[in-house]
Amino acid sequence: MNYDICVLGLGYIGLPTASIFATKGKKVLGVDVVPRVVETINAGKIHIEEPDLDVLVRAAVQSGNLRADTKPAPAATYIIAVPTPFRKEHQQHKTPDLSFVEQATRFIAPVVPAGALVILESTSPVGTTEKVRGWLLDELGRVRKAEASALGVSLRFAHCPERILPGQMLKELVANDRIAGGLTPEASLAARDLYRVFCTGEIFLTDARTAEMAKLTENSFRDVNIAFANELSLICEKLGIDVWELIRLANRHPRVKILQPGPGVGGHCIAVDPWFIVDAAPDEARLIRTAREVNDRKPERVLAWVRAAATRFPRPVIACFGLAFKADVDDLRESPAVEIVERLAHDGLGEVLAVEPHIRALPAALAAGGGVQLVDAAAALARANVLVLLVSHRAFAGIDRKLLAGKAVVDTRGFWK
Ligand code: SAJ
Repeated sequence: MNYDICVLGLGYIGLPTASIFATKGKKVLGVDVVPRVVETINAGKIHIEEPDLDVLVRAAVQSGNLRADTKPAPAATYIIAVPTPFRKEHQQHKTPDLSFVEQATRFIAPVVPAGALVILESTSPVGTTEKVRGWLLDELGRVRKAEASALGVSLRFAHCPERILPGQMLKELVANDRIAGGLTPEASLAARDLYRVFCTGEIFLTDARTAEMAKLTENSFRDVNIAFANELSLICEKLGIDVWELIRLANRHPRVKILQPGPGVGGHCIAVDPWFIVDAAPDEARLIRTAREVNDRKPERVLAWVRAAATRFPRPVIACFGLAFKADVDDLRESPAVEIVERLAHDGLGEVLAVEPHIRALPAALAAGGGVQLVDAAAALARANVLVLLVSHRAFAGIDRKLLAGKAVVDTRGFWK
């Protein structure tokens, strides 16, 4: 069977996108290199947590329009939604790792039909869509020599970055405005027509490089603004001012909207994407780099607060509330909370407990490696003398403040105030 759409990468972006197209009547093949992910989806189930995603995926699979596989097949459109992290071996320079995009692109060469539209959704450095075309033409030249040049000319390429907020993905997937940035105007139009199928927001046409930069700009804007809040929290600590009260008051100005300080910035987007701009324009991107550094250093400050609190007790038992990178999600990727708990365990100051209602087991680095115990909130409150609020999960809002009495509380989000 020929598909309307083949989505490469069935993670936080690929899976909801594939599913929503399928529920709108498109024949969709979802491709993931992990067989367990493919089996789970074909059984109508999900391997990630996101409100209502299970219902959407089940509906998509039951309709017969969504099927998952480990290999791509011929399709009118390919959507690449694979991770674009920075290179682990170059943590100092934070250079982007496009190997997953390259693999996914080369993967479709044996099956891509003439005239196909290839859309890059993964957040990518400026110039990546041009690279996608280069990789695909190169691979066609190797695996389909005779037809490669005619086929290559017929293909269309566009960058259409995702903008959905974890925790509100399904709502934002449909309602957010989008950008369709083609390598040619015709590719932009084709991409716009495709997303029209489910997107009720406006879809703006531009070129691929502007679309790539727009996505990086959006996340850098947020990173810089969070860094401002985090920097204020350090200044206020020094000056003996309650930063939460300060921000609440400053935000009553009609043109001031300061974000909230926290234990640092996590997730696979905001802590990563600004580096793609810094890497591309290191001399110019000074504010963007500094914001990254301010946010990356915040966990160090939180650790200092917890260490100071622990010295109040001869046998400290430290309970950390939340491991996820932000409230009400199960995603631990690039989470400052995980970093803080790991380093506390490594300190050996005392027993370390973690409360994370969104996961069933701790990551190995914390459990086996660090001796951290995953407990529920009641057990943590009963056993610990130092409480560290790292994530403002709704589940922690109702905790009876009387149970905090007599304990040292490090509230990194101003959540228990
Ligand atoms: N954070 C704070 N203080 C705040 C707001 C956030 O410390 O006032 C922290 C969070 O706790 C978290 C991090 O920042 O650790 C990022 O959280 P977030 O909710 O700001 O953003 P993400 O990473 O979940 O999603 C972002 C969104 N981008 C923007 O809002 C510009 C989303 O729209 C993008 O689609 C997503 O990145 C992405 O995939 O790029």
